[in-house]
Amino acid sequence: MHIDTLPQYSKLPSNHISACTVIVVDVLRASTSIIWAVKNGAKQIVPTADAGEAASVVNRLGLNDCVLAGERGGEKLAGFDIGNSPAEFNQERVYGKTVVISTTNGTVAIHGMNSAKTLLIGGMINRTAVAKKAIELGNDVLIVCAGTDGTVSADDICAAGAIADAIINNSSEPCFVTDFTRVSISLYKDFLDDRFDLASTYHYSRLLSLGFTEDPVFCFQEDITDVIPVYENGIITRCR
Ligand code: 3SL
Ligand code: MG
Repeated sequence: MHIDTLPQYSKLPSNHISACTVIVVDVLRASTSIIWAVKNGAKQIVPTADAGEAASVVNRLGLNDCVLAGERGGEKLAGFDIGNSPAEFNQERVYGKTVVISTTNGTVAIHGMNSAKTLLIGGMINRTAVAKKAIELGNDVLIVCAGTDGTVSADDICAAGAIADAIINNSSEPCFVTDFTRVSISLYKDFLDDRFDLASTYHYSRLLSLGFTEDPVFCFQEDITDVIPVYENGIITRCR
């Protein structure tokens, strides 16, 4: 099994990913929020690339059955029910509901990878579960870091490294690891050993300055759930 990592989302030719398991990572915060929504019983998640589309999906499906979620620049979008803090995707809010979500980078990356053989959503909070699912599927793996506003984001690279590390540690077969995947694992290990100060990096510190002090801590907990969201035909549900 090959494990490759894309440092930041960019559109890839579909033949590059059509045989792969793609794991999209936007650890701060979209992929973590999506995992948490699925864990808390959301019926389905509809990620949209833009906010207007999210609002029209909700109008079409009916306001009572939906939760409209999303952010720009980290802040809740005007008129939306909730923003993009994982804590907002709690059971009271999302159980049995369709969550329609639009975020700056994460939902765009999910959309852009829709020609993957299998598209999973990963983060720190489900890193071992998503790694084991990728091993079970047996295809080459591409971990896609969403990035922040068109640039690489250390938080995503660290979480990608955590997932790659879990794949290597749980696989009975040898893994062929690309150079950037090695770099991501190295960053993850530095983070674990307190040699890399993630809190000083751009997006992490921006969330802190916006007052979201609990979100990064929540998002960087390891393995608090075994829920794996899967994206198929425009909809995210729980992978069985
Ligand atoms: O970029 C995204 O998709 C968001 O996750 C960014 S934020 O953490 O909500 O600001
Ligand atoms: Mg992010």
